[in-house]
Amino acid sequence: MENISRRKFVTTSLKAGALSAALPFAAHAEKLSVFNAPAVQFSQVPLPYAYNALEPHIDATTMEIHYTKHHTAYIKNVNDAIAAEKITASSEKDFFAGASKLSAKAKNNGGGAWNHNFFWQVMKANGGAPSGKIAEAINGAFGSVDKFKEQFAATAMGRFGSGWAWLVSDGGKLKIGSTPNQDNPLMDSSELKGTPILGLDVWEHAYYLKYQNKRNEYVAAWWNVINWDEVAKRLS
Ligand code: MN3
Repeated sequence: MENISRRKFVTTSLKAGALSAALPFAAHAEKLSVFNAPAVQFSQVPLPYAYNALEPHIDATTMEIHYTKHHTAYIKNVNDAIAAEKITASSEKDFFAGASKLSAKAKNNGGGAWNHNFFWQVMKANGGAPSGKIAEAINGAFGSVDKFKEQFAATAMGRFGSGWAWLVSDGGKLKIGSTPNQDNPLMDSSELKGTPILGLDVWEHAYYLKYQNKRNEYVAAWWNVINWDEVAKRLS
């Protein structure tokens, strides 16, 4: 009994000692965490429509595989990389601003995560034609909506292999360009820079089941499913 009490006393004292020794460090760490916000985590936006909503332009099977397999994998892999590599970027913006310093896994999957979240949101069933401020901006920059579409489609066709075609706003000026792989215009490593306004996935996984090698038919059909209201939001 006596022994047990003594052991208990010693243990309690040791714990108290350890705690008080740790306190200055804990207080310090807490202060630091004010400056070191938690690392960014990517999450998958809910698909704003059913898998078959963009038929016949984008088929339901492609949409389901694209969203539940490809995109889900990018999200998981980038978050794994952020944890494993102790990446400290606290926002998606910071993550891409430092893209040139990221591992290939973090950069490629981070791009895939962000680009698809963007892509799903700028599409909808029965997209119609642009109007209002987005139509004015496109007319001002490219002469007409038709000329814009022509130039955008040519850029999408000109991207060799996998990548994306983009409409970006760079210093208030609209530009069309493309990026390879899962790069995007937010990356410091990207040749094309600016705020993405509209983006098109031209990886074969985005169209192969329905269009096979005919990327031109996929691009032409895609104009029918653009959510111009969402695109316009990204202008301001
Ligand atoms: Mn894709």
